[in-house]
Order: sequence, then C-alpha cells, then structure tokens
Amino acid sequence: MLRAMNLQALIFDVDGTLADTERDGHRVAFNAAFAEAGLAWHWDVALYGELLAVTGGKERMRFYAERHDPAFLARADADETIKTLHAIKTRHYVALLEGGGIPLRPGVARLIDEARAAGLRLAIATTTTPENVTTLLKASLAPEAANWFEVIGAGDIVPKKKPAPDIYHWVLARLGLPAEACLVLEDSANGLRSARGAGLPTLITTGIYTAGENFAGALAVLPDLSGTGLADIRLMHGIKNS
Ligand code: XBP
Ligand code: MG
Repeated sequence: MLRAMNLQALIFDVDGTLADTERDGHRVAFNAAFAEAGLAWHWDVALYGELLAVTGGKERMRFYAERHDPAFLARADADETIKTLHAIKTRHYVALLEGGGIPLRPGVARLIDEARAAGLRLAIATTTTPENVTTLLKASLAPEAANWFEVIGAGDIVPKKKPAPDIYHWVLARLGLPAEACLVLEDSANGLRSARGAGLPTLITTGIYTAGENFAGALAVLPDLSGTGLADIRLMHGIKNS
C-alpha cells in the first residue's frame, strides 16, 4: 500500500548513523577523562559494546558504576563527579572531532546534498551532547553544515533519552510535521524503538556495534548508504509496511 503523505523531512541520528563515533571516538574520550581524573576505570572495545545498552554518557557511566564500582556511587559527590567526568570527556571528544578524527559514514554526505537540493527539511535527534553534534558537522561535513539542520534535538533537552520516544516527539513538534511526512535514519535498536515510538518510518544502517540487533519494524536494514540515494529513500518511504 502507498503512504499517503509525501516525504518532507529527513531526521538523522548522529552516533553510529552519521559517523562511527562510538568505538574510536566516545570510548576513547571516556577513557581519557577517567585517566585525567585519576579514576581506575578503563572501557575496552568489548565492554563498551555492553555499555551501549544505555544511551547518554552520564547515564552510561552510572550504569557502569552500578555493575563494576558500586563504592563510587555510594560517595556523596557521585552525581557531581559524573557531571565533571562528562565535561572532561566532552572536551576530549570535541578535540578529537576537531582534529578530523571521525569521518562521516559512506553515502551520508551525498544523501544530505541530494536532500538539500530537493528542498527536503533536515533535522537531528540524538542523545549526545549538542556541542558534539555541531562539531562533528563542522569538522566532517562542512563549516556551515550545522545551519543546514532546521531542528537539532540533542542531549539533556528531554529528560528521558532513547529508547524513549521523547526526543523524536520534541523534534517533530518543532518541525510542525506529522510523523508520516518524515523519515528517520538510525543505527541501533534503541534508536529504532525511540523513532517507532513516535510513529516515524525508520531506515536502519547497521554499525560495528549494532549489526546483530533486532530491527523489526524498520523500513529496511542496510549495511550503509553507499548504494542508496534519495530516490531509493523516497521509494522506501512511499511503501507502507504496517
Ligand atoms: C548515542 C549515545 C551517546 C554517546 C555519548 O546514542 O548513546 O550517549 O555514546 O554521548 P544514539 P554523550 O545514537 O542512539 O543517540 O557522552 O555526549 O552523552
Ligand atoms: Mg545511534
């Protein structure tokens, strides 16, 4: 059956979707922050994959401490320390991005160019810190690229992060569009749950950490966007799968 509403906006997740930021970006920055703060925590590649079950850097540190360092959470200043660690982590992460450390995934820049040329509206919905988003766009897409996105929903702007649908509801309200007029690009089961929870048609490009996850309810599941352009995306959007 054909979807009644034309495609009017693309909404992008950031981590894992625009770029493979987790293993060689966020993880490295977390470890640099732990070392700088003199904390004996170290997140290797496999452990970090487990910790990705929880979105949001502050929430992820708390989740780790609950399992591996409960004494840390018993301290009266635990919340403050997590905030401080997160600020240090963001500084390291932004520096890494500014050094051109994380390229965009294949096909992402081309799709954004095509969408802009076609007059589609662009938005972002992510759990990561706003500064991380604008720095990635600037360093890896174009100096003015943050201005191409009409709405950027990021970080603590909503209290409940993905897989809750709140960030997508927030972005949709600001776009002033019904969910059916948009298409979301996500890389994870948490992201898919969040987008589908807001009724949004969602295309998945799997990443290094998310390839084995359950993507039931997605329009399609692709390894990346290298062979997929706006015409393909319009087709996917036009076909109702529910
Ligand atoms: C991304 C995340 C983020 C980053 C860390 O999830 O979980 O928390 O790992 O960013 P999604 P901060 O792609 O589903 O939005 O440390 O800035 O929170
Ligand atoms: Mg993601």
